[in-house]
This record gives sequence, C-alpha cells and structure tokens, in this order.
Amino acid sequence: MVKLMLALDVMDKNKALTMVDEISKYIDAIKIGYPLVLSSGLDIVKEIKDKTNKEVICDFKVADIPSTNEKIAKLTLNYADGIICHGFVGRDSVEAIQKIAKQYEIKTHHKKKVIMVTEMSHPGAVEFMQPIADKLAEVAKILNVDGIVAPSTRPERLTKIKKIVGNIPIISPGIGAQGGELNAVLDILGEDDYIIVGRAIYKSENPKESAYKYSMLLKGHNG
Ligand code: O7E
Repeated sequence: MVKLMLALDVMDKNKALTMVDEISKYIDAIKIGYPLVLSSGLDIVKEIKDKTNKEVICDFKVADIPSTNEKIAKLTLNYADGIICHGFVGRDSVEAIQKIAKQYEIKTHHKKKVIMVTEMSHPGAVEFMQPIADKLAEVAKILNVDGIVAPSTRPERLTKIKKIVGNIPIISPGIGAQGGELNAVLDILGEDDYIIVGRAIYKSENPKESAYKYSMLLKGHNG
C-alpha cells in the first residue's frame, strides 16, 4: 500500500505536538523540515519520534561539500530515521551522508535512510532541475539510496523517474495544495512508495478528518 507521509511544516511547537497527537494513527511517517526545526529547535525531532514512534524523516535538503554534509547528517540522524539530501552537488556529497547513516545503523541497530531529491514539484523546478533529473535518478540508482523524491505535480515525470530508479522507493510531494491529482499518482506508485501531504492536512479545517480521508483513499486504491 502506498504510504502517507505528513509534511509537518507548522511553525509552532505546541501546534506540531497537538497535531501529531491527533492524527498520527492515520499516517505512516512524518517529515520535519526547516519551518518546524528553526522555530522549535532540533530537539523537536526526538520529541515527535518519542511521542509517535512513527518513521521521522528530516527534510533538510542537504546540499554541501562532503565534510559539511557529514556534520549535518551526524546531528540529524541521532534521532531521525532518515535525512533528505540533494544529489546535484555530486555523488561524493551524497556518499558522505551514506557513510554516516551506515555508522548510525551499526550503532543504533536501526535503519537510517538517505533520500535524494531528483526533480522537485514546484513550477520553477522545470528551469534547472528537470533537465538533469533523469541523470540524478541514474546516480541515485548507482548509489543505491534508500529513497528518491519525485513530483506528484507531473505524473509523466514521476513515471519516467520511477522507470529509471526501479525498486528504489519514491517519496512524492505535490498532492493537495500544489494541485497534484491523487488518483493519477496512485496509478504510478507502488507499495514501497509514499505520498507527502502537508497543507491539505495541517491547514484544513479538520486535520484529523483530512488525514483520515487520505488514509482511506490510499487503502481504497490498494483494495
Ligand atoms: O504542498 P504541501 O503543503 O503538501 O507540502 C509539501 C511538502 O513537500 C513541503 O514540506 C515541501 O517542502 C516538500 N517538497 C515539495 O513540496 N516539493 C518537492 O519537490 C520536494 C519537497 C520535499 O519535501 O523534498 C524532500 C522530500
């Protein structure tokens, strides 16, 4: 079954904690990015992990030289189950994060995922990212990363990128607020893949009901 990852981009710690209390039973994973960490501190990652016991992925879209990427990965993977990085900076930068992930896996006996962005979901991604996205997907395959990010806003590109990466799980944002059509995307994704939904849940009038609705649609589509 395609899984549901909540993009918890709220900028208030209490709101974030209340939100996950209410809806964590309807979601499979939680993505924490700069809006929440910069407003609440990195400790929020541990707090949410402890509270929900869900898969927690830090979306820091890491894009630096290998030695700086290593430092960011060390701080992040202490508590998070995974980290999202960019691939356009080159494979050595991604490998630096993979090295730290492996070390933490040995230390904690838990899987630590390294997820690489190929093509982003916003309109501007066609300018610079789309022309190199297939190549990035090929690199992701060679590096055998644990997941790649590809857009729900462009089903034809999602299809192409999925074909390139094969069995590497896809994590796909763009459903809801960005206009991506759930049914079109569910026809492409498989059981190891995720959709990311943010505003359509946390900004809706009733986040609990909205999360429940998405979880039912995913279940329904998968029979
Ligand atoms: O549009 P929303 O509110 O459903 O939120 C989508 C989330 O996915 C948000 O956190 C945004 O930063 C993220 N995202 C995209 O929207 N597009 C992308 O191409 C990539 C991401 C992302 O999360 O990258 C790492 C997975």
